Amino acid sequence: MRLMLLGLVALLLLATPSEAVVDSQNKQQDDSEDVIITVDSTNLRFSPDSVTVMEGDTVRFFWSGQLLPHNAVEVNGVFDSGDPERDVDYSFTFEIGMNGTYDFECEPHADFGMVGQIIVEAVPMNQTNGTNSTGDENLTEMESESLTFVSVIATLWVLAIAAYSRPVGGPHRGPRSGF
Ligand SMILES: [Cu+2]
Repeated sequence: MRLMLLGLVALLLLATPSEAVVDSQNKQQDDSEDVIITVDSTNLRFSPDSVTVMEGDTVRFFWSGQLLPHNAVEVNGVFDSGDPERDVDYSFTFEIGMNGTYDFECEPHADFGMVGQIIVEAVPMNQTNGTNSTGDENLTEMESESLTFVSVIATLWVLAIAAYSRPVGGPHRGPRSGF
């Protein structure tokens, strides 16, 4: 029983640094380069043709010296790189609130399957603080989550200490004789 409780506490303590790792990964994503979509060697495919980004990220359509002229046009007109060109350098930024799925195509070659998809994920709650009115709600949710976490840890510590203080060798021995 005591070992099991200690194991639980140890697991929870070990789980804490992994949250920090996730945080730093999110930070890395923020600092990362733009996602670049180009044209592959078949001349009739985007590469990559499917990407997942976060709100706030920029997707850059970039190719040069192509055999054929291409463009990238979102099917609902959300973005449009313009006329098909052999050299294109067009960037589009997905702002906060633009999470969703965006299909785009190269107009001259859509019938050949030169199409692509961009999935834009909503930013994690802790990154929207202060940017709009929903930031406060998100902050409150984060606070209550961490409060729950803290109280779980506290409860387990109390249980662990109780298990340690319980007399193990008989009634004549003191509460800490287990050590
Ligand atoms: Cu094309």
